[in-house]
Amino acid sequence: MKDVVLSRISDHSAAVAVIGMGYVGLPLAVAFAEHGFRVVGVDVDARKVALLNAGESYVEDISSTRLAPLVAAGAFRAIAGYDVLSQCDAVIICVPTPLGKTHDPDMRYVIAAGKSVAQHIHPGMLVVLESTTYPGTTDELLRPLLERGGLVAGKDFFLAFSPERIDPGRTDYVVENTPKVVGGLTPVCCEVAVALYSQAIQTVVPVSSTQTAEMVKLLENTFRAVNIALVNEVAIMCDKLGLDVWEVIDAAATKPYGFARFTPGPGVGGHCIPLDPHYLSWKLKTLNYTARFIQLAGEINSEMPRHWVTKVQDALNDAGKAVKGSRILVLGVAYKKDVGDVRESPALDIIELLRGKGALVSYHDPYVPAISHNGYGLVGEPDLAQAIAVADCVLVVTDHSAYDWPAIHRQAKLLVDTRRTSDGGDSPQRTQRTQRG
Ligand code: SAJ
Repeated sequence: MKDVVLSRISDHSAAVAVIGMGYVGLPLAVAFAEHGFRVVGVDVDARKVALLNAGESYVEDISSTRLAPLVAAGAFRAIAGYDVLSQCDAVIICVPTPLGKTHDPDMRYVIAAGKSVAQHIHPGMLVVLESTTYPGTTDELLRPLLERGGLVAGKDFFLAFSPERIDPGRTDYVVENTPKVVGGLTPVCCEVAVALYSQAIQTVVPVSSTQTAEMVKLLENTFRAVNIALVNEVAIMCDKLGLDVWEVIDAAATKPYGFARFTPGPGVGGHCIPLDPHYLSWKLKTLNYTARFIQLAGEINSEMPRHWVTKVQDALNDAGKAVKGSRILVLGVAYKKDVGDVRESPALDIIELLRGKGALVSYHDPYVPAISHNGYGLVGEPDLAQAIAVADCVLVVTDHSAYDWPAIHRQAKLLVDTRRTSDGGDSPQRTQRTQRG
């Protein structure tokens, strides 16, 4: 059975299905299609399926000009049902794994996908889970779903986990040139999964188990969350010490080894960093262990919006104004620069806190036309200069490259900067600091 599937992989006759046509699944599907495989993209959203089959991409990393030829050539097609899986040799699951309100993993999409695959699983099929999740998911949750029909994982079909490392908008590292970690339920499962990914991805890194592969991803993003929290706390300490945290970081970053540069900010947004570490702490809680770094990082990072609202309050106070009734312009609401994603963005918390204090809050963000959060909605200011002119205080939250920062600093009556835009924006390689104005 293994030799059959390996030969179908090596001669590209294997049919590959990717479940979940999002920012992870579509680039992966396109990569396999561009490397000679017939790929079917499965998604429950019929609108997405129709767009994809019309050669139209809604995922920023995949242009329609790149997708359309693959559709025309029959190398890629999308479908809203699961029946097609019966003819597939490999099925890769890329569905969301959100967190519930109490930071518990919400596995409904993985469970639904697992049940659907189970209805069409056949001997020799390779099933891979890519969704970020707690260690043990593939073996403890997905495997029993797939074995319901009587086939045995590792014996009748192959099962593996491989974490996604897609960073939307990044162009230097894409699917093909980002090393891919793969962990199999058994060594043979790993061998088959490595063989498949090696067809489309330059470097494939086998590890000893699915749990190891699941843990690798969580370490990667917990590493970021904890280091961002550290540098946020250093920013608070420097503030109390009357030091310029940016100068401290720039100088520390001249150390050519043993230091990783992170920058302070308004808090941590996005759908990875604020959430992924809680998958790990949730799992460890079931084992009666408290992941203290993750807990502390979450506390510090989620405290940053309140820290910055206090800075605005102090700045207005020094100008003899109360927050209540003051017009505050938030510059940038996306969770990080040069993207339009507002998921978990600290800007939303900051706006809510300021509104709670009676401020008249508006925002401008070239990537985000409108926002709605916890029952309020705001439309972005159309005219930046006009918005700055009428603002009692400008609060920089997202340091989009598109902004003319020196002009903004000149024009604002009062400006509070959660990033570093005073000298044209944060450029990590800068070591010589222009004297702050
Ligand atoms: N942030 C800081 N200071 C930093 C870095 C980030 O405040 O030094 C903030 C950002 O403003 C943002 C949040 O943290 O609000 C997350 O930023 P991020 O740079 O980690 O970006 P993400 O959320 O897009 O993370 C993704 C992740 N990719 C995957 O999970 C596959 C992460 O693993 C990548 O390392 C990261 O992109 C990246 O390096 O861009």
